[in-house]
Amino acid sequence: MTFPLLLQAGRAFPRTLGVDHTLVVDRKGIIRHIGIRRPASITATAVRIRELLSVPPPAIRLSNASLDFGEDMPAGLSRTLTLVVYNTGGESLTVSNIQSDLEEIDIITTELSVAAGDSAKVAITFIPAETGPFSGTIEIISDDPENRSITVAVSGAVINVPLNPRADFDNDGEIGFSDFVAFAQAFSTDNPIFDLDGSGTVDFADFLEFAKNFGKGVP
Ligand SMILES: [Ca+2]
Ligand SMILES: [Ca+2]
Repeated sequence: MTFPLLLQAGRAFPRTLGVDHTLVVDRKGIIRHIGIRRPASITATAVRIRELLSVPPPAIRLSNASLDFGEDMPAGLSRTLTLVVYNTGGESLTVSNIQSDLEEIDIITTELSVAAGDSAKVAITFIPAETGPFSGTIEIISDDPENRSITVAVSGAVINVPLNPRADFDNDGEIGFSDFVAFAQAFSTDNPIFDLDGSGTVDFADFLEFAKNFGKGVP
């Protein structure tokens, strides 16, 4: 039995069925009622159909119409934003795909189910491939009958992190492997030359600062 047929049945249930049993199936194809061919049962079937028809379909709402990754994304470092998918409908919402036209966008969860009145978080990660501004969209495909496809605008810009010339510890004009070896030997000490953030210890934060500058030449 198809949904349009059920809609018809909801308006005027046929009194002269040619079969012995009547099935009521919801929008997702699940059998919700089995009736027999007796007037009382047919009335009960009609009541069940009207109940099912009164449940609103799934309705998708999003926390953001757009996702702004910021104008200061450091090259080489990814950034993750959260998109919340709400279901304001009466039946459970099925998201069958979440995709982007940007290759740098990574979405781990691309299929999800959201109960009526509930919500689910989706992590959207941008992994920079080159510097400069970027824009694109994320498309969410669901079974909301009025919004099978919703798009979210994505924008931001990737910048080159300013060079820290102090990371060229051996002053050979390049922040390279020899500097890394020197840094590694000074790790965990209080040597101020290698304590790039001035915290008093040569630690992991200094390594991150060093890593951002690795491979760059010093003017
Ligand atoms: Ca060097
Ligand atoms: Ca430090």
